[in-house]
Amino acid sequence: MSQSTKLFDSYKLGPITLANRIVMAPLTRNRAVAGLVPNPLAIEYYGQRASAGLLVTEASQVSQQGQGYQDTPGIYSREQVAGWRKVTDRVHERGGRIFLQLWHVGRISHVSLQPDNGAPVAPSAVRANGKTFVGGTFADVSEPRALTLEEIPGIVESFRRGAANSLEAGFDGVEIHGANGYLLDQFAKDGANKRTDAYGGSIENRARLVIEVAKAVAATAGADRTGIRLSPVTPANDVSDSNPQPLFEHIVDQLNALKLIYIHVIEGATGGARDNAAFDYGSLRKRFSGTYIANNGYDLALANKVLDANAADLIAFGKPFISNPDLVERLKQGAPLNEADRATFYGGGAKGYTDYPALADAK
Ligand code: 8OZ
Repeated sequence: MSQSTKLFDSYKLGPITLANRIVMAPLTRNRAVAGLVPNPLAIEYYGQRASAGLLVTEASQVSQQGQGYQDTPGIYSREQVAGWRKVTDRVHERGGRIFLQLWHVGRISHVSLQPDNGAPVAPSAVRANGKTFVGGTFADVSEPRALTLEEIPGIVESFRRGAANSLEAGFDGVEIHGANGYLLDQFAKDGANKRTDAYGGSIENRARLVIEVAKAVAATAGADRTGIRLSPVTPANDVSDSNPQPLFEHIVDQLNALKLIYIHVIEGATGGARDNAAFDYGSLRKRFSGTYIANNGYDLALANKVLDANAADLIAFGKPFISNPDLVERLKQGAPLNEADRATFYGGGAKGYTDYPALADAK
């Protein structure tokens, strides 16, 4: 039998049609310009990658408080919306589809980035053992303060506003960043959440914030244009949970009831081992009627295997998209991939951003 071609088949994602089942995962690149507006080079960067079935932007903070690293773009000001509009226009001109990833870092931040140089916010005043990148260097994250109960509606509202701004900027939809040890994941997991109010303790309570955010975003963008990224067992950013299986089954049941369009699941340790902890991802897939996007360490062979087994609908590739603007064509042809240059992942200009060659350039 010939090779599977499912990866290159089109796919209906709610109201939009994707040209193939390949998703460009969100990738932090730290190149925003003044006002934390996307770099003008981002127009070309995302445009070059528009052959992916779906692009998900780099994580973009929903407020100044939600920022944790230098030069990450926002989605809370008029100028940011105008900057993103140029990106979505270019991607659409090239026949692509693009969602914006809505981000609040919570405790993974530094006082130098926060309003009035205040403490970053978190479910509890528990500092993460981790670093962030600020002022051109790596620094320990700052000691956070616990959000008060009265502040929580404001967090939900910042995500809702981010969703409204994303639609105004021309995005096809939004992805809620519920993964990688940032604010929503901090609330969900008991390693970071020590609260004793309605947002702490039981699984239902710890899941409350992510579900409230999902509800508000879906009410604004439409559930059929709202996805979410989850990472049940990642150790990224010092987050952990004592019993992730029932926690994420509960979260996914709730997201399913809200009719979100997709769950985008980082299987294993973000950017690392796929088998760092036991977890039954099939159980999440079974519970969720929408689309399952699988991520983490996929190559063509594993993507084909998982699609053929119907264990996922779409496959997200991260690092390969940094260095291969035409990743879809390369996978289709079985062509070699460009190596990615780590030194230019975070910050800088065109080098390592818009200058990776496509196959056609090499001929
Ligand atoms: C790499 C560097 C900084 C942030 C994530 C948004 O892990 C990120 C991120 C990745 O989700």
